[in-house]
Amino acid sequence: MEKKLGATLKQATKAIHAGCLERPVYGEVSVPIFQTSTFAFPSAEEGAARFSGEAPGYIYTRMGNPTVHALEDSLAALENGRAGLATATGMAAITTLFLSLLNHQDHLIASDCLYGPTEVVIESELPRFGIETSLVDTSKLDAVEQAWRPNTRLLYIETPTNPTMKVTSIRGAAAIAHRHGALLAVDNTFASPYLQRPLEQGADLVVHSLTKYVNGHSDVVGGMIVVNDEQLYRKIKRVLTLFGSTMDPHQAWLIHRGVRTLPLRMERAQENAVRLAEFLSGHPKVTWVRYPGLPDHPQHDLARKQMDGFGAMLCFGVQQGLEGGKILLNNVRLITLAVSLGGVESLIEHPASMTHASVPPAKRAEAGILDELVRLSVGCEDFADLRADLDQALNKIP
Ligand code: LCS
Repeated sequence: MEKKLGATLKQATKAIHAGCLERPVYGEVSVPIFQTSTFAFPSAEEGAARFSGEAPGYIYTRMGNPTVHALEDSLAALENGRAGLATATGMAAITTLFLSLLNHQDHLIASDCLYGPTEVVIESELPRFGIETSLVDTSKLDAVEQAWRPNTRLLYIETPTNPTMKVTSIRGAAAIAHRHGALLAVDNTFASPYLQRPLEQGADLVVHSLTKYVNGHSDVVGGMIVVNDEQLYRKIKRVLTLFGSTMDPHQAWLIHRGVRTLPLRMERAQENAVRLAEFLSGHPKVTWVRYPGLPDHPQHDLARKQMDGFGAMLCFGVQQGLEGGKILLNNVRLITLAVSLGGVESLIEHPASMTHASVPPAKRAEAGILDELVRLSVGCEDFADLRADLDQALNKIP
């Protein structure tokens, strides 16, 4: 649980250098893929000592693997936390976090706008275990305070939210949670640790879908939890290992390869996103644009304070609502019609019928996920090509 890389190093340096083997085998520069399910013990005594925790060393890949460990160290360094716990997917990180921290009759408060399946877990699955849940607009801290109950143990936020791009004050949310002796967890997928580090702003836990910006190439799924506190780490490690939603070494190696270019990709995608948000705002077929970098975003000033940049996700409405949106999605040529986000290629989708279709329509409406809302994950292509593609597809709307 020691921080392995100085907290003073900048993010671009950490992305490239954090997360190495404790003992390189041949002086290799890239961390090797330890594609092994189990690790031989030099003696019966050593095997017993590893199991009892008296001796360090690997035992079995579900319990720990050097390649996976290197990625955990890398994310911990980028989030400026003490330790990472890699999971099979982003959803595995989220469900492991809930299963580790919530007991029967505990209460959870979460943002009312979340990635669809996260919301379904909170609304439909956690109650099966006797866990009480409330979804509130966490961008309004008063609403969080009002929803608080004596048995509230965890406040869970996404900021910016998927897909509405609402921003919640991490410091404000942490202050409320801590005043009540509870924990704050932040899904940092949309910003990535390059642009936002919730642990530095008071959060107790960070979760990620590494599938997105951290990996960045739309070719692997994965998740991560990052914490600062040793007790929390042990609690989650136990549940993760027992329930078994751990990461595979090959998956870890691929994601670690992506991490190294996270700052470069994020800079480029963000630059495109700022320019596209401005272009879309002035387009006659576009009715509104939500991007934290635009001065008309309701939490623009907050985003400026708590993020190092506004990211590369945006959403917008088009003339003729849902019908106009379908015309746009069916006519883009360069931009890919697909869910997921955070890859080098730009992706466009319709949340109400795709990523958030599992959320009941009334809940979607409450959360501001309008039928007309189109979500764009801006990639690293040339800006002029992206603009031209959107322009020709938007102009097909009569
Ligand atoms: N958290 C956020 C904010 C997400 O956007 C996603 C996936 C997850 C967690 C879950 O991660 P996974 O298990 O997929 O690695 N978001 C997706 C999306 O918006 N489109 O497709 C997946």
